[in-house]
This record gives sequence, C-alpha cells and structure tokens, in this order.
Amino acid sequence: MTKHFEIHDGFVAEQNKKSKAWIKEDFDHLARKLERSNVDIENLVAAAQAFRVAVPSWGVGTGGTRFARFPGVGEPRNIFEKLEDCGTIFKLVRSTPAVSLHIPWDRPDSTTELREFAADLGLHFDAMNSNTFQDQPEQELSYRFGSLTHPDPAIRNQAIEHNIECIEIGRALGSRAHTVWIGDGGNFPGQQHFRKALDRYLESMNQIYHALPDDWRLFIEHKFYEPAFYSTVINDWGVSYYCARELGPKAFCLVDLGHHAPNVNIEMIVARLIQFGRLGGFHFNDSKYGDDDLDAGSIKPFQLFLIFNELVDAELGRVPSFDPAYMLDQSHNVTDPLESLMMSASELVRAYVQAHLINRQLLSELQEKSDPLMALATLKQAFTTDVTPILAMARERSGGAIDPIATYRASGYRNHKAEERPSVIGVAVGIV
Ligand code: LRH
Ligand code: MN
Repeated sequence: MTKHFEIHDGFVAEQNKKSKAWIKEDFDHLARKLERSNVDIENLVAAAQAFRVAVPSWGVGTGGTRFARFPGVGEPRNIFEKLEDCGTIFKLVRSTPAVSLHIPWDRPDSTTELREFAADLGLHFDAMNSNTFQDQPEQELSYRFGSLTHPDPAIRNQAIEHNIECIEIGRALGSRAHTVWIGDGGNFPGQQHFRKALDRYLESMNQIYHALPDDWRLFIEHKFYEPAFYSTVINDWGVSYYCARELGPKAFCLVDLGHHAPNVNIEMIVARLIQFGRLGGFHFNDSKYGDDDLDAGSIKPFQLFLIFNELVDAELGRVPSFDPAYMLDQSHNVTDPLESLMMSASELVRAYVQAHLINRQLLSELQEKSDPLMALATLKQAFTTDVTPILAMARERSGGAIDPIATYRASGYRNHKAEERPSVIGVAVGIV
C-alpha cells in the first residue's frame, strides 16, 4: 500500500502551542465564572472528553442535490480512503472513534482487512445502514415502487435478504446495530393502500429482526417525505414507535433531525421516546426547509441545545435502558466535508456541555411553581454561556487539536490528498 500523507501527533502539538496561551486564559476566566455558581469546570471537561458521536462514511465525500454535485479535490474513492479521512477527523477532534457504514456503498472485499485497517486508525464501526432506496447494477428486481413494503413478495424478499447481508457484514466488523431507512411510499393518492403497506413493512421487518444477533439493536428511521412526495410508510415517530413495540425489545426509534416537518417540536419527540424506552439513536444534522442535511447546529443551535437538554436530563436522571447511539448524517455540498464534520462534532459537544450547565434543581422548582419566564431564563443562561474553552481543553487533553479547523488547514491535508487521489470522473462515494 503506497505511503499516504497523514497529520502526525507532533504537528498537532506544534499547532496547539500557538493557541495554548489564549485558551488557558479564557479557560481560567470561565472557571472562575462557573465557580460563582458552584460549578466545577473540570466536571464539564470530563463530560466533553467522554462524548462520542459516529461519523457517516458517506459524509466524507462531497454531497450534492438532484440538480448537481460539485466534487472537491482529493475525494475518497473507496472505503479505505473514507476511513483515512474519518481517522483524520478523529485525530483532531477526538470525539469520533466510530464510523457508520452504508451497504453496498461500503461493501468490503475482506471484513478482516477492513476491520484491521480501521483499528490501525483507532476506529471501530457503529450502526450499519442498508440501502433499498436505489437499484444496484447487478440487482435483479427494482425498488422503483418500494422495497420492504412492495406488493410483490419477491421484491420484499430481495430487500429482506439485503438487510440480512448488512447484518452479517456488520457482525464480522464488530458493529452492534442496524439502521433501516426506506423511502417506500406513494406520489399519488390511491397509489398505496396505507394499512396493507404497513402490514407488509412489519412482516418484512420481523424477518430482519429475527436475523439480529442477541446483543444487537435495530433502529427504525422515520421520515415525513422524500423520495415519495404524497405518502411515506414510516413517516413519523408514532408509526416508528408502534413498529418498534410490535417487533420486540431489540427494536428502537432513530431520530434524524431533518426528517420532520418545519417547526415540529423534535425535543418533545425525544422526551417521549426516552419515556417510552425506545430511543435508539440520532442522525444529527440541521435544516431550514426539508431534509437539507446541513451541518449540525448551523441553522437551529437552540433546538440542538433543547434536544441535548432532554438527553442530559435523562442521563443525569439515570433513566433505565437510556443508551442512545449518536451519529452524524449530513451532506456537504459547498464545504470541505472533513471541516464540516469536525465543526458539527464540536457543535454536538458544545450542546452537550451547555446542557450540563443547566441548573436543573432551580429549573424544576420554577416548573413546579409555574414561573415560565425564569424557567426559560435558566435554560438561556446555559445556552448563552460560551463553553469554547472547555471544548478546546477537552480536545487538547485527549491528544487532539485546540483548533481543529486551523490545524487541518495548516497541515495541507486536502492538497496532499488531491495529489494522492487524482479525481476519477463519475466515481460517486455515496449520495448522488
Ligand atoms: C435518508 C437518510 C438515511 C440514510 C440516507 C443516506 O434521508 O437520512 O439515514 O440512509 O439519508
Ligand atoms: Mn439519516
């Protein structure tokens, strides 16, 4: 295997020296400020260092829309180059040791070789993702009119077989969860029988459920529209929750933030799924209109904070079986995907740390005595606290970069990859 450029720990330490002084000053100032409200900054650094979010393999290549994709230079051309880029993100932000794969985009020739390659980069594999929303060249039957809910049992079986293959690949790679998102639905009234389609979904998912190893989880990902534009079989959290209950204790609901109609109260859906014991995980991203797959925290940072308020409340409240899987699911059309993923991972840690800053005892008292204004003010106090020094200190103490984007740009990683990976016209590494 030819030598590939990588950012070395020494270079990261070198770059950190440039910002060490100001980060220490800001950190000490924040420490004194938090001390006034009896908050020990060291607990927050520890929380930031412990936070983990998985990176989507399909997120390290440039994404696009139905109109166009404008590939950048040094695009990863195969799963090994995708993992190399995931390794670089992990090296700089330290909160992303896991990668979520998508099959067939990432189907390995050798699971042993891939597992070892990932391990050398300090990476392991999070939830697998199946794909019955596209037809593959060698595929016998088309998913044009659906997959797990298709009226034709042969097409349903083809989709079931594919999901079982994903689980087998995941088992060999050390993954412990499988995410099923299907685009099944209709573009016209009358196209689908709503109740029969859901019955077929459950019948198919039952077979996939029973192919799961004992210690695995099955994540059901709902989405209110697209690619179907009139009706979608698994369109909201309610039907996802019903299906999880019907399938069994290993089935959970996965919340992709972009899969809800504008202005839906997602933090309340999260609270419900926590209370019902079926919150499996997240695909974090942001959006303004549809499933825009924009960078997490880039459009609605307060909503992201409110979602983490519910998650941290459950974590501190020791809610039984609360163990959500955190993943990013984004499409980077106009930025360097690695910079967007590093920024997004850091914005999740920011929301997580800010949620730990909430004075929950005071909030509870204000809720009990119906003082809405001061309850909101208590949340806002945490949300408006700049925890940047804590995030930087946590990365630095974990061997990462105080300023990941600056360190990444200073390394010239992208230009090195442009030399190593001459762009091949027509090679798509994921979405579009
Ligand atoms: C569907 C989705 C799903 C993935 C795909 C890449 O919109 O969010 O999670 O399989 O994006
Ligand atoms: Mn998703």
